Amino acid sequence: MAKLARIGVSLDSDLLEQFDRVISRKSYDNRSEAIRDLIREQLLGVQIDQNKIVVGTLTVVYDHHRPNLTEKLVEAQHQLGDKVLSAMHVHLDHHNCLEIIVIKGRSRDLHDFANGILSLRGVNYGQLVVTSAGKHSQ
Ligand code: NI
Repeated sequence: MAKLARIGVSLDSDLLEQFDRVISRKSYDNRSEAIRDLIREQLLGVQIDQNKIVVGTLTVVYDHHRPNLTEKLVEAQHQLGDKVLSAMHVHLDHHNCLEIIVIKGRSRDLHDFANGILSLRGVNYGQLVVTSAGKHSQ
């Protein structure tokens, strides 16, 4: 485990009160973990901006009766190749399928892939969530 460093932060008491209210709603036990998560979120934002390797989950709900749509979704995943780590398919009802695709690669490639899929007709809902690929991502 990495060595711990302690820091002191001075801030407006109003700001601290608001922060404490927010983190208590989010069920944090203490401020330290909440602040660590804020820092991680900032660092992830930098990784995304700098087009580093990140991991994403693309969740889509689509109408599988739409002509050629299933083929287009499969084709897009084949084009991304080994950047697709896994995919899960759920038949929600007679018309709708849910697919969760786990992808890893440069943030721009993942966003391009997601935008390509989300803009297809018949893909009715969808969202890309990008997160850190871990300590050794570059
Ligand atoms: Ni299905």
